[in-house]
Amino acid sequence: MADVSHSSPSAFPTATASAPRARIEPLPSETLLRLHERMVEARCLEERLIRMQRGGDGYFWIGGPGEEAFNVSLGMLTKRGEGIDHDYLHLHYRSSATMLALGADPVDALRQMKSVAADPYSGGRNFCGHYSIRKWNVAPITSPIEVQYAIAIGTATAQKRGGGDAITIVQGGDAGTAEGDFASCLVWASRPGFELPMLIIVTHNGWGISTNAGEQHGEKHIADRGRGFGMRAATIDGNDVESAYRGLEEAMGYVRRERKPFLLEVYVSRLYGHSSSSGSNFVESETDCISELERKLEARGLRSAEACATLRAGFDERLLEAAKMVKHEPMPEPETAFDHVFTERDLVGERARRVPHDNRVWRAPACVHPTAKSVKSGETH
Ligand SMILES: Cc1ncc(C[n+]2csc(CCOP(=O)(O)OP(=O)(O)O)c2C)c(N)n1
Repeated sequence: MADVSHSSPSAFPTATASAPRARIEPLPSETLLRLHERMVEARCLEERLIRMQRGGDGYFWIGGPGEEAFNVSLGMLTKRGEGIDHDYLHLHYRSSATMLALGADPVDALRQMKSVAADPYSGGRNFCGHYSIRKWNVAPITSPIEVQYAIAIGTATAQKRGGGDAITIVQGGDAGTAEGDFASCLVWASRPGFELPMLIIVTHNGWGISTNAGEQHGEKHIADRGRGFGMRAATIDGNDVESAYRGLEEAMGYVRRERKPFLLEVYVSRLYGHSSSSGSNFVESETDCISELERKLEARGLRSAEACATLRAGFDERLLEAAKMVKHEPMPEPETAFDHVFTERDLVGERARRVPHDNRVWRAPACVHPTAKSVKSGETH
């Protein structure tokens, strides 16, 4: 993968340039088959969620059909766990495939859609696709777009200070890169001498709801913005699972080793439109990463079309049964409505009470500007 390689899928209408695809090292058969299984499971999950929403078992659907090749690769390559010695994930609302690849139970996604009390991500309070798992460093996914890019600076700073090889991964869409949070992320990730171990991912589907990226971006590729910050960057084809996996391997390896940021722009499809608000119907004109992979598996003699259909039918059946079960699970009790809204302990007050009276007012340390002629010792600014 070149520093900025431009490989855009032909079905992508707004990509402005496409250089020849770099030669990709094929993946071992076993890895391809594992990727395929999780990709199919993730697609079946999203399709079940769409049906639930349409059938009145949920209020809203948003998700990631079309991002599976990249998102499953991301989950498989993540160093999963809790605390700064493991990777932090600041994801977006199209990340269900990453969650499944990490080991999440798809039934829990159905629970969040149905808003039942057993939803482990939000106790039946948040939209579907808004995951949050403390024990795997999955920061709560937000509905306000792009704020994750500013929040991720915090975990990356802790990891820079802590050493080791764990990294912070942050992911969002192309339209959101117009927000100031994205610019803040580029600035903070690339401060000379304090570069952050951050993989900054932009999944570029060419749309911001109904706004076409081609009418919004003067730059050729979002990854080109990395250059201005002296940051390594690349643009890869997220519809081809081998390009996605290999591109991620290289970018993640660089961030782990060098403790510096990498901006990775990934072309993906948006196969069911923006969300249930735009109808959630299949978009025939976009490339389907699963069909692409299934053609490859068949050509390499790894999995027949018949075996692929059987695999899909198995996931479909299990998810249908799970949806029927979740339908009868209890909703949160009304008296719990305000749980988790306010902290149950007054952490600020408790801390203030512990601090001896004289020290309660925090004083800024003496700060001397290099050009200041004379500053009395202890004087604060
Ligand atoms: C701060 C903020 N502004 C606007 C919105 C409304 N909104 C929701 S999704 C979206 C489009 C985001 O497009 P992009 O960043 O490309 O991600 P995609 O949904 O295409 O994956 C917008 C504008 C929002 N949720 N938050």
